Amino acid sequence: PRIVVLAGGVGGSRFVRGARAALRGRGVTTTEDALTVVVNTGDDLWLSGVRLQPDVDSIVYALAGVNDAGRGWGREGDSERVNHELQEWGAGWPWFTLGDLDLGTHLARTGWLREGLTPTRVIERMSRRWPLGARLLPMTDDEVDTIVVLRDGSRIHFQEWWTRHRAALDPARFENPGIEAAAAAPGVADAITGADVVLIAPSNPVVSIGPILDVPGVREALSATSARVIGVSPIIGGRVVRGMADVCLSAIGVETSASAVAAHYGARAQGGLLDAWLVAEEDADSASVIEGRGIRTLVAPLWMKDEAHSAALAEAALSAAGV
Ligand code: GDP
Ligand code: FO1
Ligand code: CA
Repeated sequence: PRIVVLAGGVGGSRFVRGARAALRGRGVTTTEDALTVVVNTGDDLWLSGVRLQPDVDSIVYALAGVNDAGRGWGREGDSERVNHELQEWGAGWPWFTLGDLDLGTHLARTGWLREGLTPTRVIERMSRRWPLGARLLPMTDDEVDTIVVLRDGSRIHFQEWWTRHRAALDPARFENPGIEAAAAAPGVADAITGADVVLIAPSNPVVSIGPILDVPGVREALSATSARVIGVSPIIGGRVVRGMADVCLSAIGVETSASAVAAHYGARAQGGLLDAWLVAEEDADSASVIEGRGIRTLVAPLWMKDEAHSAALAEAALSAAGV
């Protein structure tokens, strides 16, 4: 089957590894022909002269098996010599770590961008280093970095709000300046309309999936596709598994629950996103509420503890779509 996954960083990369494993379990060997990942680039930033793409890198590193799984970002076993030197210069952000190996990625990317390659082409080039077993597409080639507008009206970059303040400053809203004039990256709309199934990873609905959906053309492709659109809840038992999705959700007036996130995405039959929604056993009692909103709801193994669990979840999502 041709699978498209919309994904952010941690939840996204765990789920995409599971999707690749599920395909392998079905005997698909060239999974890169079957699995396309549309990655959020709203987390991106310029820092110390280099371009960072945290969600892209989380997925690349996880698929390559070189990610720091405990931390959820960066390279396993990375060192911080250059970072220390940057701090001594007073360059960059004192609260933000650029690992040595990770910096190699940022330097390579920035060099290629400077040579005129689009982010799509840069990611294509980066994908040649390791057999990722998936085709990675940025949601857009345009820069639409997420800005957090605080209740007092001040504006800070999402990365500062999260890594420096740990989401403790009250957000009024999240913006991606310029996104209304951005274009979906080449191949994104075609992948969605040509898919057999579209999976919404259990990623942050506001700052990971939200920006992808806001790129002009993406919602249109999702409503036009004949593929079923299956979402996986990032919320289990009224809690985020990790990260700050709860703070993001309350900023946009959505409760931190599997059913509220489903309602936020909406039923496809009513102009929304979802044909079906996967929830954890813990949230089985909310299934009828979600079904009442026109979204078929299934209980699935939502804890992606390891690749086998992620694969079982991806398999459940595929069978929910009948593929
Ligand atoms: P980020 O870009 O690194 O913030 O990662 P994502 O946006 O892709 O995913 C963040 C979301 O993943 C959080 O809201 C978590 O609740 C969710 N998440 C992390 N691990 C799991 C898991 O094992 N199961 C499920 N269902 N959600 C998870
Ligand atoms: N998260 C942190 O909490 N502290 C850091 O110093 C940090 C550095 C960092 C460097 C590169 C990168 O790709 C990601 C990094 N992250 C760091 C993670 C990142 O801020 C966020 O968790 C994601 O953008 C949220 O999706
Ligand atoms: Ca992210």
